[in-house]
This record gives sequence, structure tokens and C-alpha cells, in this order.
Amino acid sequence: MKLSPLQIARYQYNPKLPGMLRNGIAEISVKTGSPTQSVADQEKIAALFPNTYGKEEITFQKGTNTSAPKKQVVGVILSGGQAPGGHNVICGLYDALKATNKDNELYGFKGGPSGLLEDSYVIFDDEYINAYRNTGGFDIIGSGRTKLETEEQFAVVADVCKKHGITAIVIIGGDDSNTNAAVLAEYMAAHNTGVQVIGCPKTIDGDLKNEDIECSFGFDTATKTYSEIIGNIQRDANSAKKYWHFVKVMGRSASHVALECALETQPNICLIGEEVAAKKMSLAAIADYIADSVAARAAKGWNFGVAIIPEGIVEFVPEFSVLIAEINELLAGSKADAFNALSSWDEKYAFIEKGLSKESMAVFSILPQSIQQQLFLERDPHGNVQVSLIESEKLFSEMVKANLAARKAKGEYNGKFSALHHFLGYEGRCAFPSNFDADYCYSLGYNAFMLISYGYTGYLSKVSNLQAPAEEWVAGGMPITKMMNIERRHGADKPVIRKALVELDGAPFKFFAANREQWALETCYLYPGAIQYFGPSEVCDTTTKTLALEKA
Ligand code: FBP
Repeated sequence: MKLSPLQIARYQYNPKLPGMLRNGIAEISVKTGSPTQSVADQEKIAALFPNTYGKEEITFQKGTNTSAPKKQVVGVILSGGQAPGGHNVICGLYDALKATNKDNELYGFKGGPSGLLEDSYVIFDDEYINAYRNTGGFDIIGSGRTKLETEEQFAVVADVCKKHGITAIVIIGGDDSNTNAAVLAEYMAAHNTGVQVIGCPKTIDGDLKNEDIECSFGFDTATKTYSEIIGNIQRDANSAKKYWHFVKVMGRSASHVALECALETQPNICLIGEEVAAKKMSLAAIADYIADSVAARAAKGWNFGVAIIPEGIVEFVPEFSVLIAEINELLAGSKADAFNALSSWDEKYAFIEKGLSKESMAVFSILPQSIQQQLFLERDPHGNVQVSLIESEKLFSEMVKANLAARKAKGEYNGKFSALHHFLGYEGRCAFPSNFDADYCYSLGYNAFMLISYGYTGYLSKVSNLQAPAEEWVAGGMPITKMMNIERRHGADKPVIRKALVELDGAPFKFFAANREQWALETCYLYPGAIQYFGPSEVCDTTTKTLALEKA
């Protein structure tokens, strides 16, 4: 296989572990913290997870390793959307496992959770693992979004584990996948299978975090990749001075990605879904807000600008979120089949008209047909609207155009508005992990093995103090049930990990809010440039502005 020079160079990179994990496995002991509670709905979650609820947080420290020595056979899956660094989680897990006992084995189940159900796997060896060290992507074993939720599925997984002598599974995934991990851990414990389940916090969206999990992996690299491109677009806009660029960035629900990119690049506009919801901003109000910046800049002769739109924005606009909730109910269960069986858009439109409330129909009817149809595209297996398929960047630029036309008619605006659209999503999910993500992911995987060897189950691998140099990072584990609450999914109440949304009283948003007026009217662009892998630590190892502000 022919390799790029960077790929060869990255193979040589030695990821940095937290200081406390550097002494060798024989010198890692456990410090037990306090028992935990779920973030909400404690009684309901405790009743659903009688074997795994309420366990203590734990931290590793230097000391004699007291874990019971035994041969370990571990299975691992990658679950959900790709995020830079996933390969390194597996490499860290593999290295810890082999450093403990060279007879330990690691099975990689292919294509996400379905690999476990179909017993489709590879057994890793040095040659296989070495080809993926410090590289982006999930192609080492592939990923998928199959939801593990039925007793039948769990029984199949238990059988597959028994067949191979697997006594622990590591699920590398986001909030939905780690919800799967918690439910599977509970099943395995309740049925005395002897199989432990450990999760690792992955998602470029950055919404799997709390006071314990400081960030999910992949967020650093993905936002740096998008920020590089946004910076390049800003420089083009500032050179040509004739286009407004509407840049949608990934982030299925929370706006962390958009906010981090704004902090990195200082665009003219960045919408934050959580603020839109808090202020109950309508579509028209958002368009008016953007048009204000366009008009003010036009008055200075600047008919150009850059607006960042988080992909999850539509679900935060109150009238739109009601519409989406109604559509979800309209398509719940077998009703989706009835809808999909209708052959023409006219028939579908009539079905929708009958099913939606008058208010939601009023919103739906003014949307461009392309957006109307995008709202009815298939949900993902967890019941989420696939917001990456909704062209909200076009929706908002269309609305701004109409708003400016109305201003022009009243003689309030005399500029030119020419919009270009970009969607930065898949471009960032498989980039070579930054040094931060390479180190963090390797540490998460290594640490996951420590949790396994100490017999924990239903835990998330936790590495914290991430704004400090890796030497000072703190490794440990957190019960997944601590992050859970009850939410409505697919028309039913389900225990799920609560998504961490952008906090409007948090330091990252406050910094943005304090500066955005100036960014909207002036041209304050920052050009972060490409991720650097080699060079001074302040250029190569620094993580996100979000984390720096949160921890300042
Ligand atoms: P995860 O939550 O699984 O990490 O995925 C996040 C994400 O990248 C979102 O930003 C995006 O909306 C979605 O995946 C796209 O999903 P898909 O890869 O299935 O198109």
C-alpha cells in the first residue's frame, strides 16, 4: 500500500498519556469517589438500572495494581458518526491489553453495533494496529448506527461474547451509543454473563460532556478543520468583497461546533441554537438579525460577509421545533410506512396537511419545497431528524434575501446581496487527529482497559484536566447512568444520556456575545490556518478555545 508522507510521519508519533498512567500497568491503583446519581429522573433511572445505577466515580493514581490477574479477551466497536481519533482509542486499548499480558486478545467488531449482532470481527495483531496509529477515520473496523435495545439483541451479543470467551466490550460512541452501552451493561449484569461494558466519549458535536467529561474526542480536530476552511473563506470574502457566505457546520443538536468555529475565526454572524430557543426567535426574527448586519456593512460599501449556521438550528426555532415534534409523532411507528407508501408529493402533502396542527401547517407551508421534503427524510435509527440533510444555510439566505428586498422597497437598503453556500460536515470527521485528539484518544483507550482490569462495568472512560499538559491529565471512570434522564423518543419515554447544550451563562458563549456586535459590523476575521502536527507546543498541542474559556 502506498502511504502519504504525513501518514508515515504520523505512524512515528508517540501519543502522550496522563502522567499517572505512565508508570507501567503494575503501578496503577484506584481511588474510589462518592456514589453518583443521574442528572434527572433519579427514581425512574434507578429502577431501570438496578445493577449499575449509583456506582462511585473512580480515579486512577500511582500505587500498587490490585486488579485480579486473568487473561482478558475484549471486544470493541466504533459506533455512530466518525470522529478523528477513533483509531487511537483502539490503539491505546490494544497497547494496554498487550502490555498487561501478551496473550490478551482484542476483537474488533465490524460496522458498529451490528458487527456484534452478526458476529463479524477481526482479531487485532501488531501489524493490523500499526497501520492505523494516529490516523483519522473509522475504517479500521467501520462504524454504524444500529441501536441495541431489544432483549433479543442483547441475548445475541451475550452468545457472541460467550462463543469467543469475551468478558468485556468497549463501545466508542456518542450520547446514543453510550446510552446503548449503559443498557447493555445492565443486561449483562442482570443476567450474570460476566461481561463488562465500558464506553468512550466520542462525537465531533461536543455535546457529550458534563463536569466530569470535559469534552468528547474529535471535537478538537473537527472544529480546527472547519475553522481553517472558514478562515480561508473569510480571506476570500475580504479579497473579492462581493459575496456573503452562509456556512453550515455540523452539530446535530447543540451549537458547540458553530460557537468554537466563531471563537476561532470571528465571523460577522454566528447563530447559536440554544440562544434562539431561549429568546424564542422566529425564522423571521433570525432573518432580520442577519439582514441588519448585511445592511450595516453595505452602508459602508462592504457587500460581503460570513455567517455560520449550526446544522441543528432548525430544531431550536420554537415554531420549527413544534413542527418537527409533530412530524415525529406523525411518522411514529408504522405510520412512517403509510407515509412512505404514498407515491407523489401531492399525496404526501395532503397526508401532512391532515396530520399537522393549523399553526405548524402555517410554518410548513411557507418553507421552500426542498426544505419541506428534507423534513420528511428518514430518521436515523435513534429517531433523530437527519439535520445534516436539511439545507438550513439556504433557508436562511433565502429569507435574508426576501428581508433585504422588503427593506429596499422601503428605501432602507441599497446594497448588493449575493450569497454562496457551504456545508462543512463530513470534511472534518476523518481528518488526521490533532496532537490533542491523538493523545486524548490513546489515553481514553488505555484507560478503558484499566477500568476493565479493575472489573468496572457501565462506566465511561474519563480523562480530565485537559487544558493542562498531558502529564497533568487525570484518568478515571464515571458511571454512565450519571449522565442519564428520561426523554421522549420515537413517541415513547426512554432513558437516554442528556445532551450537553451550549450554556448561555457559560464563558465561551459570554465571550462570543460580548464581541459579536463588533464582528458583525467591522471586519475582524481571524485566519487559524491548517492543523500543525510538528513544531512548538503552543502551535501544535493547544486544544479548543471553548475548553480554555470553560477552564479559565
Ligand atoms: P455522532 O453523534 O454519532 O458522533 O454523529 C454526529 C454527526 O457527525 C452530526 O454532526 C451529524 O448530524 C451526523 O453525525 C450525521 O450523521 P451521518 O453520518 O449518519 O450522516
